[in-house]
Amino acid sequence: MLFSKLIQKNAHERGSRIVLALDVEARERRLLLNRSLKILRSVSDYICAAKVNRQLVLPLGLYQGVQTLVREAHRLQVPTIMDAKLNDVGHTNEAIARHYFKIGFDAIIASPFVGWKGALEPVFNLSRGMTRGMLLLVYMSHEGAAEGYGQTVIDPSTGAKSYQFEVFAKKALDWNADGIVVGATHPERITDVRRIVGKDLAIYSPGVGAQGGEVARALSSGATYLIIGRSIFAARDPRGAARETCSLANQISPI
Ligand code: OMP
Repeated sequence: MLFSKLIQKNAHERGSRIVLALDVEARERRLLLNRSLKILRSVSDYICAAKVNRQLVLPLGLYQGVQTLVREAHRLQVPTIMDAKLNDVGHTNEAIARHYFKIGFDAIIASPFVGWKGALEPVFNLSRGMTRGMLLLVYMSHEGAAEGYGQTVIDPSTGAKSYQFEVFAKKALDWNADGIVVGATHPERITDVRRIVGKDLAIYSPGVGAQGGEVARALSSGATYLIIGRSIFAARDPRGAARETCSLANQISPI
């Protein structure tokens, strides 16, 4: 099943738009794996997917480390996203993505700054061949995001001016991405991007809670899914925090 359909189905079945960012930290490897597994199990009823970042891949290792987490997520019927933010030349991107897909990741995040030819084209081809998803960064959640994603750019063939994120949103459609990432801390950018991509492309929005973004503003601006880490996994009661966020999201935008 296409990743976009897989996550949509799961979101409907669980009644949740939350993608858990599993950026857990711990002093040593065994503790880190156990803590990550515990959180994943405790919140799995209230999330539609789990996202892993290099905070886990580096200390745990991929094979036998993160792979254990991905298997557990699948046992719990939670799709998994690797936050690789791929940003290199094609053969390197492809080799990296192949490792992540090999251990079972259902989708991967890439940066569109590197472009298509000789950079992201091979990864999109790989993901299509393996029926995995490609998510593209369109406007990040941090303060300095405007320095790159908010630049004014000039189309070399027409001379027309636009913002970098507008170009990326259009590329996501041209490249047939399965979703795009736009920060919840910039709700006005979510609105802009939603206008460009139409209603069908999923917008994944990180930055709710710990970074200052708000569930209600992100969803009412057009976000489809909320990527949430610290305000769930670092809460005293992660399951309770996930349940509350989930029900708040459903009040704003029922799924
Ligand atoms: P919290 O701030 O703890 O909720 O975590 C947010 C998660 O989303 C982290 O895993 C970040 O790496 C990720 N993220 C952003 O915070 N901002 C972005 O613009 C993009 C991402 C991402 O690609 O997931």
